[in-house]
Amino acid sequence: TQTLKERLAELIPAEIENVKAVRKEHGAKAFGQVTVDQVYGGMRGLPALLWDGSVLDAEEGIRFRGKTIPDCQAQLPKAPGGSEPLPEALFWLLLTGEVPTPEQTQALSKEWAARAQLPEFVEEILDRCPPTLHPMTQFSMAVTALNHDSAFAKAYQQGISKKDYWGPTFEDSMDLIAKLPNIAGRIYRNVFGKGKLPAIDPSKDYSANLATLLGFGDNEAFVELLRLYVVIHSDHEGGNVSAHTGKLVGSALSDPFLAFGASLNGLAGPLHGLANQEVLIWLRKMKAQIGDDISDEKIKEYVWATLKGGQVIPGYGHAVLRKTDPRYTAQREFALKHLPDDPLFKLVGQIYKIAPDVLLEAGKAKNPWPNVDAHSGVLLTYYGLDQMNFYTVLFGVSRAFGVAAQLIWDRALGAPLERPKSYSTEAIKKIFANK
Ligand code: NMX
Ligand code: MLT
Repeated sequence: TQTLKERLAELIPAEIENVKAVRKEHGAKAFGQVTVDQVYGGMRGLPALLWDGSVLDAEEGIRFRGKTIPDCQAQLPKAPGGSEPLPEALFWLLLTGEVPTPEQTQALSKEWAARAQLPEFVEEILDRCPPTLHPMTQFSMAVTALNHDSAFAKAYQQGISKKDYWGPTFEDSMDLIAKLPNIAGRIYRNVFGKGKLPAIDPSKDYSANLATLLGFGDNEAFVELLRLYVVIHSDHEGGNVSAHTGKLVGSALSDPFLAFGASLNGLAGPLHGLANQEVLIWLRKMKAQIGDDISDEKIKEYVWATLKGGQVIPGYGHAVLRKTDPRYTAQREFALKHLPDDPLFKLVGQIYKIAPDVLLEAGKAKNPWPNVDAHSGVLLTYYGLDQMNFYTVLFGVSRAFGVAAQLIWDRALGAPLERPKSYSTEAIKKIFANK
């Protein structure tokens, strides 16, 4: 069976030619205007990045190498007896644009299990963190510290040629993804007093091992949830804060551990990945205020009170999407299948009928519909993972797949240092003084 690295080595020369041809034919063409508002407005809609693993459509949502989430659910290899796609297969798809065979998928499970062990000093760093240090901070510290053994950093010091950068970047990326379950599991067990971390089982897939490390390995439905969870959170094109940060930092030839550590610090913000934690806090506050008998009218009042307090409705809105996030829908479908009568799931469904109208009436948010974070915590809570300040760590484990895939391609294609132009307000006034 051909390995992922062997397949990539075959694909890279053709893609280098493909990019050359695109640049030769279209290189001097303009996408359109850049407005001053875009410079002040967080660069919304500014075409600025190359990202091959996925593309986001405002109406339809994400496609991974052209495939929607339902396509991935139908076409990617699954675990024996399982019905959700395996993240191993998704990583192969993100990197190559191809669906791997079940054997190739299984080989990745084995390879990641074989690379999973953490250096002892990283375990010690995590064991010394106070349980009051946010799990995302611990996560980012541990990932950054893996730079100690970076194949890319070492090869660079030894004078590796530019054309070979992708090889050690691939090795580091594989190590990074492989080691994340041990980091996540260790943080979870340390922070929440859940006892000693079990060993990785080389016969199990990535999500089954992750579930075991968290203490939920015996629950097959939870393992299935993790498979779906990692797939849908893996990649969301290149402009989101975590993906863009990873690409930017990687462009300085910082190795994948340094680059992805930076991604995690962005993911830890409440407007990005931390929103999954915020949603649960918001729901719990709602229940504490209203009690168990929650009417539509009471929800409406609570949503309005949040907005009037100058806060955002967590899990709603999006910088690009203008419809319900298909990642929300995929999780809703999972819930309908596995936990249709769960009260918290029903509450999330009830809010879905009320919050968008309130946001529309308030008139500010460009997208009143729910995003991925509105649903994920409710599913984890149902299975007993109710420590919400851990939720963004699972988002981070998943996001490594998309960021790593692009880092490998960036080094294969010789992507340059990112260095856009900035302007001061004074400079902007001068430029447009007479225009
Ligand atoms: N609740 C209240 N106000 C909102 C919301 C919301 N959910 N979404 C947007 N707005 C406001 C926004 O704060 C801005 O207000 P102001 O003019 O006072 O600055 C106005 O509406 C226009 O914002 P948009 O252009 O619609 O949204 P933008 O692209 O700037 O931001 C988010 C996108 C996702 C940051 C924003 O919708 C938000 O804060 N949502 C809640 C947090 C969240 O769920 N984040 C997770 C996103 C997904 N992820 O995992 O990363
Ligand atoms: C993501 O998954 O990164 C979020 O939906 C945020 C985004 O795409 O901007």
